[in-house]
Amino acid sequence: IFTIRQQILEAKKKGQKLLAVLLDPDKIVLENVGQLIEKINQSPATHIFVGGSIVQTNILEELISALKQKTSLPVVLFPGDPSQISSKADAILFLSLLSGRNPDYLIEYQVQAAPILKKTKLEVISTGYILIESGSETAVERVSKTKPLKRDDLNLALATAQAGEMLGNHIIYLEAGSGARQAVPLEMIEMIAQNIEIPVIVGGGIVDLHGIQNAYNAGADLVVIGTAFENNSHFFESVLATQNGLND
Ligand code: 1GP
Repeated sequence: IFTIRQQILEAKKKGQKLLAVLLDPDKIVLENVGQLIEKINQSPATHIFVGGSIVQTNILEELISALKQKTSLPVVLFPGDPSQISSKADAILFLSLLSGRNPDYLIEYQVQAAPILKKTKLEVISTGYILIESGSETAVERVSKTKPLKRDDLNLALATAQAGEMLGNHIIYLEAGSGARQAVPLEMIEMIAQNIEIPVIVGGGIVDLHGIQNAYNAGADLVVIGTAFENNSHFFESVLATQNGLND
């Protein structure tokens, strides 16, 4: 049996591209979750990420229970802080915000989370999280009180990703921020994907099939879609209608 990390590595090896739908518990009405999951089951999504910058509601547990009952897709926590841990999920992106210099998001929250995670069976996926400038201030920037990397500083972005790889990160996540005006620059994805061995996740501001395919072509192994599906539950139908599988 493969772990989620092994499945991602396996897909990368075979050149199969992965797609995660991001559900923010704060933006979800539990009554609609059944319908939402139905849409996700019919979509090309391969993973469900759950999390947000600040999750104030306590619907996290309920949401994950519902997901585990109604879909076979892996449910991966994408937490903004240690309060967003649920043992009901399958795995957690154990994030370190490598682009910033706020020690809380580099190591403090990880120290707080470690004993909690030890008590669960969650698969821990060490993730180097790199925030890239995207045209205006995003929630990640505001909440983490860190500055994103400049869009044109390819060398700094690459050095940051390589440092993450050398520190033992399993995955690098290039983030423009939820609802970003501009997605991560394609040449940045390309430069990083070509110069590290570990898988690359790309998310933030990707709103159509073109954006997804551009990110894949640049070297993203997994693309994250949050806002586009949040705003339009038919989003994946339009993606499917215009192509015959994302891996063509
Ligand atoms: C945010 O990368 C994710 O953390 C998804 O962003 O909401 O812009 O799709 P969007």
